[in-house]
Amino acid sequence: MLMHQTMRWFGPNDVVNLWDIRQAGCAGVVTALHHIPVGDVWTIDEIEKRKAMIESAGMTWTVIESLPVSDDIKRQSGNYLQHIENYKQSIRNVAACGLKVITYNFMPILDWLRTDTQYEMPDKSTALYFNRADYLVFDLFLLKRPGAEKDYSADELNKAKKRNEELSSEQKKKLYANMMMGLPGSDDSFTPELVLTELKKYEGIDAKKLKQHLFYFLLQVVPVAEECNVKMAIHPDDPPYSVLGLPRIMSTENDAADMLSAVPSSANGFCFCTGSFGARADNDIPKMLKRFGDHVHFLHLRNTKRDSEGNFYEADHLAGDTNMYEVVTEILLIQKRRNISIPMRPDHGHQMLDDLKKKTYPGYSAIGRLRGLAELRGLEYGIHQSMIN
Ligand code: DNO
Repeated sequence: MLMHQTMRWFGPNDVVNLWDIRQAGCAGVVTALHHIPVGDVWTIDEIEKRKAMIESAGMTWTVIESLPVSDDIKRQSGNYLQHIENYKQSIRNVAACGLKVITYNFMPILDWLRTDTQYEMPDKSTALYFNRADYLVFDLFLLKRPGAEKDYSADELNKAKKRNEELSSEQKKKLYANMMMGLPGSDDSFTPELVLTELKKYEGIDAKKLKQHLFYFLLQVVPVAEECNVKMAIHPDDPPYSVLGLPRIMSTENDAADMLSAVPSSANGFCFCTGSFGARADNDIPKMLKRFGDHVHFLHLRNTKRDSEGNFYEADHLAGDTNMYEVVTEILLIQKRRNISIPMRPDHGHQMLDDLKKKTYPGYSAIGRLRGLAELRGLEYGIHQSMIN
């Protein structure tokens, strides 16, 4: 049994269209109803419309990425109880339309975070990059988050100070814009004041509390998912540690294990992102896959290359610090044991060839992902053949 190959599609406005995805060899698409405000119910009508679009290009809507969880739910503030009820209704509605996997994350305010979305590789393609010193410059000197210096070592603070002097105002403007890209619906209009106001709303919520909020949410929605035969798939934190003083709670093997013991159910599982978990040296990706294999409902296959300063860039899918041969071997064993084909997508890809002239969602160019998918597909096919022979 081979993985079910998909790519992410951002909807009708995506410059990468459904036929591009089909031509990459995908059987399925991963997408979301981005126009529905976070916290509202996804109606059957809207889901069916999107599903029909995908099916008209000969593919299936395999995974929802994402059915977003509101910050109210994450903080247990404001309308969170209503939002949870709405979430349950959305689960019922997507199930009624035949969808089976829902991805979400529990990262406060920000989703992914990078300091550079056009980091040049030796072959002149570009990658997403996280530079620790630049991140500190953003936090300390651009955002000027009160008390930020307490989060860093003296050595790091010195490096950040030096880096701040080196960067031109143009570079700082770019850095600021890059850091804002992980904010939902973000653009440059997120002033530092606005970001600080959002951060303040998490005051008093530490990792322990945020975990309790995650478990509370899951205790409510997982029984509904079970009833509807839908799988919940949490995406890990990216990068996998606290940022801007915000707690992050799905960063390590222990975090993953905590979630499963708080809400033990096969409907409670992971969008296992090898790139996000892999940005930490203490996450052993093949080992985690082995341990959590029964709860892996969706796979993001991506690789990162770390250095000792805490920087990392997104490497070619088969290069980087994670051994993709071991990862794919482990996945094939899981699939065999569970007798299923797990949906996967090549996560991100370099901006390369003709795509260098295009403006796509950071990481979501057609050709870079096509390259990643083709390499992963070949790797899987080869390992699979050697297993059955
Ligand atoms: C970034 C993605 C994330 C992911 C969400 C899931 O490229 O992996 O934005 O979709 O965290 O909710």
